[in-house]
Amino acid sequence: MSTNMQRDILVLNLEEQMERSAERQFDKTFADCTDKEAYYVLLDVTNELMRVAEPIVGEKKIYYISMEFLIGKLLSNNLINLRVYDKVNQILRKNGKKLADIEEYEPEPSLGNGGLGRLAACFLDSIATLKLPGEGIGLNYHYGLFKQVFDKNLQNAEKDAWQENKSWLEKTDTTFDVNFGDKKVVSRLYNLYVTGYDSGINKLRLFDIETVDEKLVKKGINFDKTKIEKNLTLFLYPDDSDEAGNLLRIYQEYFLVSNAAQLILHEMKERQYDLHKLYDHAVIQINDTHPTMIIPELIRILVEEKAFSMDDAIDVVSKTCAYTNHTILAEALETWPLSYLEKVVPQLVPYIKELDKRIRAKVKNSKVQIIDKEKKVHMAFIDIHYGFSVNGVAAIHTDILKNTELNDFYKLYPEKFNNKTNGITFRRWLLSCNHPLADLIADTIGDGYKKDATRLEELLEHENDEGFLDRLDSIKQEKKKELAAYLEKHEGVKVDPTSIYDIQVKRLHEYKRQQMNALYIIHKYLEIKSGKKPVRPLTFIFGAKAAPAYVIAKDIIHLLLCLQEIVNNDPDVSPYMKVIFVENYNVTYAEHLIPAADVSEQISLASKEASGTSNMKFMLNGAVTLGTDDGANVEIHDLVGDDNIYIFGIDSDTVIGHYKKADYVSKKYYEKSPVIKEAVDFIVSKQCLKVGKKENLTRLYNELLNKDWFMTLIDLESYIEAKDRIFADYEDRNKWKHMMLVNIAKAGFFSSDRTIMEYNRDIWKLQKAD
Ligand code: 26Y
Repeated sequence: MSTNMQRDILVLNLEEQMERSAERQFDKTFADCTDKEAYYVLLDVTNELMRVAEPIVGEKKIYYISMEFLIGKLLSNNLINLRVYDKVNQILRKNGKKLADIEEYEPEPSLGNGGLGRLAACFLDSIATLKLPGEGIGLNYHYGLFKQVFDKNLQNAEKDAWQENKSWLEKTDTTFDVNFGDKKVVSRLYNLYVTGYDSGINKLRLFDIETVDEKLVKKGINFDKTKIEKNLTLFLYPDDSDEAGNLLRIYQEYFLVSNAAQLILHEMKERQYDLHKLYDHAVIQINDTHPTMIIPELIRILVEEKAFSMDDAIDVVSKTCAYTNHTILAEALETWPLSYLEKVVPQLVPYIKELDKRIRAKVKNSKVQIIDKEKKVHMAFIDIHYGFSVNGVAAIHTDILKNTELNDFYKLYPEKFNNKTNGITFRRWLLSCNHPLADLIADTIGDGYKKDATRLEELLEHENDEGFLDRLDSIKQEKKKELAAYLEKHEGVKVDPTSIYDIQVKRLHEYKRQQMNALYIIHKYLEIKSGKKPVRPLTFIFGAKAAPAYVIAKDIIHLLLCLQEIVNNDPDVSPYMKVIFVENYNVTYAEHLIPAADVSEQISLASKEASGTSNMKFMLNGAVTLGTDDGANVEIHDLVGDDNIYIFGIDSDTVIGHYKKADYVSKKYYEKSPVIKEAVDFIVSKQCLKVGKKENLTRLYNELLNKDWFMTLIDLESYIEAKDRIFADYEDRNKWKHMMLVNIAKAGFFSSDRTIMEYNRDIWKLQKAD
């Protein structure tokens, strides 16, 4: 029987399948199942549906290798993509159940950290939707990124035990030997099925080892970092502030690429492809520098096991590998001491030296050498010299790479550089998280936009349609009420759904400038205290995790939690303003927050945010951006025009100029402006110290005054001005509704389907499966 027929039969008999599964698993009828049991029933039948779906196959495949895949919960997403969402909801209703309640029992996979990981997840969705043969290759972390818990206004890190016996993961029989310098481990492959929208199935390949010892984790997220065979896949980005942490990171990275190389070569053998033509059958996208060792590893295998000459091996691998850069921050561009690589992966060192030697023979410029004077290996440089494509993730980012950061390389290989502005999957970030909006759009312009997002522009024909604009506005209102209920349940805080929801959610980093938002909140608090009340209440919402070893980032969280306590408990102020820092921000939380946002905070220091992707999700859900001309904000700005976005602050050229001349002095701005001074001083005021810790608050205060590497103070006044203006404009309800409409209508460009089509057109060159 064809897989399509099998699928149709399963769908036809879905209700029976669910009954059978309930009986088999719990010896109950489906109606008698608890919501948790109902989750396992749905998991079971959905897994079944995916197993019979058509795998996407073709002559050439994309392997997207990444340390992170921030995939989020999968149930709703899979039901939507498999086109059984409505049917399942119907059955649930009949049995007195709601999907939203059931989903609460699905654990969110902890396999990612931030934008780069979420991008990888959106890409897998679009690759499958576009029927391109492809898979993700990553690691199956037991505790993933840490779980964030607040105590005494401080962030604590705990293990995130997300894995369960029954899950989306399929254990396979595939195992590989992975050799390190001093030991060998055996890996096992797990598959996670990736559904495309109304299309076939691809796979995310996750590798693990069976000797992991979860008991190694003692308190919080501390564990013995030296016992590789026991700890290798415990955590994503374990603390790397000491040597053992650095070595562990290299062990993890090599484990990832060794498995990837073996898997790819195994598939080539199975299909009897000529390895000299590897690039005709495989393209490897290296997601940031973390999987860079795939290049020397493949070269090593071809030379040592497949009888390739060094020249041929380098040539073939260079034509197979492409690199994506996600950052210009120096500390995120990995450089490993050669001595560490000698310890962990001695077998790669001769190859890395050979790659370095060849560049030295060709180019005299010391700034492009792979191994520098201090014997450090620049991983990104391996990618650029020995890959065929280098891409940035937004237009301004790629320009900065070409003209500044990687200019020496651009001059060497102009043809390799290209831009691929990031995107998001509309299945998750609209169809799944905002049904009423998706339905309103479908009612207004038809279903076509679900497959061709640019058709959202047709909404512009309704810009004078009051009825439509009111419906848009009432959906936002409904989403704000839902979020208020969710926040009350999960954070124990009451918010006023008629207030303006101003939201900043992203990893905590100084360049993203959550501290600038905190200074605005202090400013507003003091204004209200002095009698100047806002026209409408304001709700400031944050979600962010700080890397456990990133001290100042944790201090910023501390300040915001202190402000939350001060503001929300002050009877003079709390009726007019609230601060909420949600605990353990993750994809699930984002799906509740983003549809309810009025104002999207995208306030990074110009030039520093490679792209940002939450900016796109907010826009798609009708929020208006308050931001700097940075990353993809620049493209949002171009698309919606000056009237539908609030841009403030110095531009990227000015920022780069300041860094070049090293002439930024934050104290100058503090001394010049009473408003800035008052806000900054509040951090170490008696009032703040009463709820916070002196050490943390003083450190942050000093950092802002004496360093402020990401130039918070230079932009603070223009930020306050723009933010006051956006809040005032909210009162012009017609103008605001119109801005919502334009933002939604222009969001089509940011569909990850568009991004993937561009990757495929310019880099991967795969054939779409029929
Ligand atoms: C140093 C190492 C441990 C490391 C770990 C994680 C370095 C970088 C990262 C993560 C980077 C990341 O998430 N970058 C973000 O990628 C998004 C997708 O391209 C961009 O939208 C966003 O601007 C960028 O910060």
